[in-house]
Amino acid sequence: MSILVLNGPNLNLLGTREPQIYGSDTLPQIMAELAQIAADAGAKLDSLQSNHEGVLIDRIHAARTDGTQFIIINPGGLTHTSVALRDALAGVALPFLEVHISNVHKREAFRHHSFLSEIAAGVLVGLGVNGYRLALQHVLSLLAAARTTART
Ligand code: CA2
Repeated sequence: MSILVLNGPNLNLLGTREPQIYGSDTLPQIMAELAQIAADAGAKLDSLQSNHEGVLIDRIHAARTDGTQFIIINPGGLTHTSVALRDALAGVALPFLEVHISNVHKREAFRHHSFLSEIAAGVLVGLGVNGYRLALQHVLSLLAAARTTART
């Protein structure tokens, strides 16, 4: 079971500013916790944060052939702007969950639209950093169920 977690622009600032919106956990702390949860479940979790759209797109392309079965992505501000990120996710045809720490629907109108949600398997919004844990639990249970089905 192989899962890729992607974080987009500015999410490297988690835990350093705006704790009232994004909480006080840092991204390395959150990703280390997710990797441990995945390892405990017998899965491999790889993660990448980038402030560069093209780096995220290249990693999505690589996921097509590196054994990745599921992507969890918080695209940051690219959520609301990036047709290219959507095209990359659609192009590799891997299932993905979209995570937003804050409730984007309670915020500025420009955050209400996501270019990704329409093609996502699901969207977790406004659950704080717990959204990452819940997304991972969901993916782990889906992959475990698929593995059981494949064996029977
Ligand atoms: O709520 C989310 O997770 C967002 O994807 C975060 C993005 C924002 O553009 C989206 O509308 C919603 C922004 C990430 C910036 O993260 C920061 C974290 C701490 C301090 C400053 C920025």
